[in-house]
Amino acid sequence: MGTKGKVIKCKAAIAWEAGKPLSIEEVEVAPPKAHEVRVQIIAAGLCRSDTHVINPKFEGAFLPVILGHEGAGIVESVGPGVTNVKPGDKVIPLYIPHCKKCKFCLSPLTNFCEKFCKGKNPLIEQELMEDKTSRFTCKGKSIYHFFGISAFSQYTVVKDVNLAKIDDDANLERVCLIGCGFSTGYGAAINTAKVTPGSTCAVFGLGGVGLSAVIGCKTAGASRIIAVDINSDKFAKAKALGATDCLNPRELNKPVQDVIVEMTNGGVDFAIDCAGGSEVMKATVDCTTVGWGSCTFVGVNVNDKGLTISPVELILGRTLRGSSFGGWDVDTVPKLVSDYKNGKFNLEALVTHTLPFEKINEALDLLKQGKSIRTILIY
Ligand code: COD
Ligand code: ZN
Repeated sequence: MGTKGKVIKCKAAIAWEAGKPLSIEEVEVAPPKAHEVRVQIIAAGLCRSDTHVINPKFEGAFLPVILGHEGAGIVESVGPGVTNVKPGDKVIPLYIPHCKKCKFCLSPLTNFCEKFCKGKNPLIEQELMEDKTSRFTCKGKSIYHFFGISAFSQYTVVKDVNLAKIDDDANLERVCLIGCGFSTGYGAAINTAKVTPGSTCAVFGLGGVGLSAVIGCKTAGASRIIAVDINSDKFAKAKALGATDCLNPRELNKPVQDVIVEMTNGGVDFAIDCAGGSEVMKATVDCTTVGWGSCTFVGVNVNDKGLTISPVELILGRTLRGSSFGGWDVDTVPKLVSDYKNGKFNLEALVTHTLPFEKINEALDLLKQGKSIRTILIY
């Protein structure tokens, strides 16, 4: 008497409206259709990007929605045509799919897939399943999926192309962070910036993503890692993970980029923006050295206009790159999970709180108040 082929009733956190707390409700999760998989979520992290979508200033949100894009779970059942996973497999759902057929998937230059981002808003195409319907119903209303994942539900339905199958002995309460925060920051340093041994680096924003970028810079052998945040409470952890210097722009009497340029004899080799917003973007560019300064952008602020840049800053030899999910995909994430098991990097350091899933609003408050790096929600 399994659940295969039947509607599952379970708890999910629903964002009915922007600016309101999430509401824990009973939802109905329909069985997976062709090339879909129903996953029981075991643990999930809360990333700042989840909060962007329910910010009243955010344009382009699909509501009501079940958020969450940093989870790990176990396959409950699969729809017709699914060959990459089977019931009982441990999986991490990824918000960047990998169809293995499109021009992006076939290129080594990107981790994108045409199913991820057809328009300007990467949320489009992933708010519903391929047949343009949702598998979630609550109080008779259809509820949108989020980023193709919707981890804030005890059960969710995900396309097969969004699933990374991971080791059977993976610790889901930690490797859920590989679903976004860790991979995004670590990969921005390792895969996008390609930080080199002996180099100097600056990382802006020391949340789960920025601290993971610090881990990436350290792993790559950087000799100096300057960590920047407007919240000095983040510095102890940044230092423990490899930052050599910490700067709070609000405690300096000149722009942080000027201080970094002075500290590094003309600017760092690599700068990574893990905070977002035009001010941080400008500091990211201005703190790098002329000649070869490499700038990697990860953060987006709601309604931010971005950067205005003079051609001279580029002609002087700087390069600017953006990074999504650190360049990883469903084929490379399983290796990250094994690397974690083999002690290559530390996910414990990112976990500041653990809460039962029902207390998700407490987790949101902790993140907004700058008190948490990652809260792990246990389902
Ligand atoms: N200067 C320096 N630090 C700052 C500044 C500033 N002006 N403003 C904020 N910060 C610090 C905050 O104090 C905080 O410590 C840190 O930046 C941000 O950390 P968190 O914990 O709030 O956020 P993360 O690490 O979970 O996420 C950061 C992102 C930059 C990835 C996120 O906010 C974002 O921009 N997401 C949009 C991009 C996106 O959607 N990516 C895909 C999924 S993540
Ligand atoms: Zn995220």
